[in-house]
Amino acid sequence: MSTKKPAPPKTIESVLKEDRTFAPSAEFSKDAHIKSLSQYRRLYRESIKDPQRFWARQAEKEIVFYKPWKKVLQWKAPNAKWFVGGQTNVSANCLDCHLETDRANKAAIIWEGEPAAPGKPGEERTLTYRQLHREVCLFANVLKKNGIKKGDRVLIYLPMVPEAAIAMLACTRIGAVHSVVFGGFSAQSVADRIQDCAAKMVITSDGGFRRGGVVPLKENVDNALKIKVGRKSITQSIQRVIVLRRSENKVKMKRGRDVWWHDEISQVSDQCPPAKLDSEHPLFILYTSGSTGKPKGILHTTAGYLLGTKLSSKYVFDLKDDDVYWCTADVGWITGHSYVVYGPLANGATTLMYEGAPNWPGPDRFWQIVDKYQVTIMYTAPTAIRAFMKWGESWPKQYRLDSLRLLGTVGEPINPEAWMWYHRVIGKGRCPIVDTWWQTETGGIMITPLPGATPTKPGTATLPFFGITPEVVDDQGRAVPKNTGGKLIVRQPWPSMLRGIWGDPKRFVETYWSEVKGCYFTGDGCRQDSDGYFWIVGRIDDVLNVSGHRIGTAEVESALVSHKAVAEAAVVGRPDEIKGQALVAFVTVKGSAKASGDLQQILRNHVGKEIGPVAKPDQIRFTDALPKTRSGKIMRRLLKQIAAGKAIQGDTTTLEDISVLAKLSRSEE
Ligand code: 7RM
Repeated sequence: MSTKKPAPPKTIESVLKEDRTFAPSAEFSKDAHIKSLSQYRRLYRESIKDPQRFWARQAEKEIVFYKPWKKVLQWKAPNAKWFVGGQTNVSANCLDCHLETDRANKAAIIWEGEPAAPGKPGEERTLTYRQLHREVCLFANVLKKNGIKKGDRVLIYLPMVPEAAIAMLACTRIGAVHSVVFGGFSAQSVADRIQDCAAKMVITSDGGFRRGGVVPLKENVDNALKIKVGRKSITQSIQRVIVLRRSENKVKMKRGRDVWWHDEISQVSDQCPPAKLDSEHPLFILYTSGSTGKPKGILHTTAGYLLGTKLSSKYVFDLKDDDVYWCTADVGWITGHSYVVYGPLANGATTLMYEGAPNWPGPDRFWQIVDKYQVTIMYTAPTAIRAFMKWGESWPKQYRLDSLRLLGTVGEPINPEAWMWYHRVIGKGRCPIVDTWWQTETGGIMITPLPGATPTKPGTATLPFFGITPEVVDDQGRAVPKNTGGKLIVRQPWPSMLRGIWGDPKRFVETYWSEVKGCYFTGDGCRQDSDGYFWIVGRIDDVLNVSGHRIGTAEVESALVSHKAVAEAAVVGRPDEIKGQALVAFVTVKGSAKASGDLQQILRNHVGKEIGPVAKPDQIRFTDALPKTRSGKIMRRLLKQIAAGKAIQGDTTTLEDISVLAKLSRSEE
């Protein structure tokens, strides 16, 4: 058989058409920080004409420095130093700064716990800025008492409770470097991360509530600390484990190693002056899974990260003093770092934290919380929105939701269908939607609408944030024309960019700085439309190559999800002798729809009609669930292996529910 393969084109074809536009209402724009597209464009132009001047001015306005910086930027790709010579402290900017203002007794954190059982109310707690400041000072002293010094790494493995934010802020107060590990990760993941960053301490709890059960966090830590390779413990760097009482779950305390949070804070002073830290002092390490190999420890530093998250929170969420802002992300994810904790607190906002799942005790849990606390801004993920769609609009319809004024999404391309649903059912057609594109590596939001300024279109993150220079380029690194797909890069450095991969400078260069000389490579495929709006078409590693047509996964998935029977879809390529790749679609259907041979045919034709015959999936496999990371991203790498009939290989530690894999391999054809 001939295996003549068509030569692949250099660019990615982009086929999805979407022309609905939603301009911000006059009412919203009137009070917004940025009030019109022309105002945005003027400020944006200024910000990139002389980025150093722009960032210098913002830093002066937004950040309190103990010692002023001498140089805004020292840049020798791929190494950036921002606000060189300056000294500041993140916890002081998030807390102390507000104590001399009217915000001192304002709610900093509103926390809603997971209900212990159906019918029971969730616990609730509010911490004002003054109270949060005191808790952070106490715990910072506990860290010191237990031997933690500036630069030491501290692993935080906690449920979504205020103490997670307190522990993070306490680390930043004394210059310790935190690494938050999501509470759903296993003992092995905890051990790997401890080993990689040689952490001295773990902060955990006796348990965390999840869907009525208790997650045995402390037991996982105990097991992690027993893991050996040969006769050597891989976690011997750990000297202390601090345990928060949360669930009254029985735990073993190892003498000389484990201590209780509440015992420790009763023994220290509540006065703890913030350490004066260099602008480039390491702030945190957050592990993110690569497409292959072991997770990468992404390093962020002090002043630049603080400025990036503070500024983007303010403008993207149009934060005002009377907002109740709710980002539903877990603190174990970068979104939880930047937009539950640091960004909102640096702005003196009220940030809501919720401990539990969106569908426990019932699928109306989020809407209950919105009404209860009169949430004004809600920021969540497309995967959650698609789940809400699947559960049906009768759930949100039981609530008023009239406090909401702004909605946001992050994590994946949002398919227009889900965008429209969010807009109509949750926002009641009244709330702008900010679809924010960014990464663990970028620290803060990079491409996004500004809600009072940017007309939005369902499915696009629209335009770059101030000071950010994204570009779509071909394999040679040349800018591609409008409406042509290519690789998304960022040309100029920005303050909240990653400073490296912990302990692996070589991988840092290879992963992010080798595609286009001197530029940051995002790993995403993208196209700009004729308005200059950026449309993410999926990860470059996942781009489909069908008979020489290179198509992003997001577009085919969007077309599938636009059919009324489909709840979610993931599309991957399977090697094919003739076409190069054949398309395999994994599909979950909505409640009443029936997975059948007829539906397979209907869906294939539907995609053919929406995009074109070339994108028709060769195979459609119905399944109950798709493999996802904890933050809700579909793990196409695993689906590719299943589609090709191979055994699953590579890192599966970030998978949310391992049982999905077994089910998928049996999924119907
Ligand atoms: C914040 C976060 C980063 C990857 C990124 C994209 C995808 C995130 C969007 C998006 C399309 C968006 N950090 N992604 N946001 N794709 N539109 N608005 O998610 O490091 O976990 O993931 O997520 O592929 O590269 S992350």
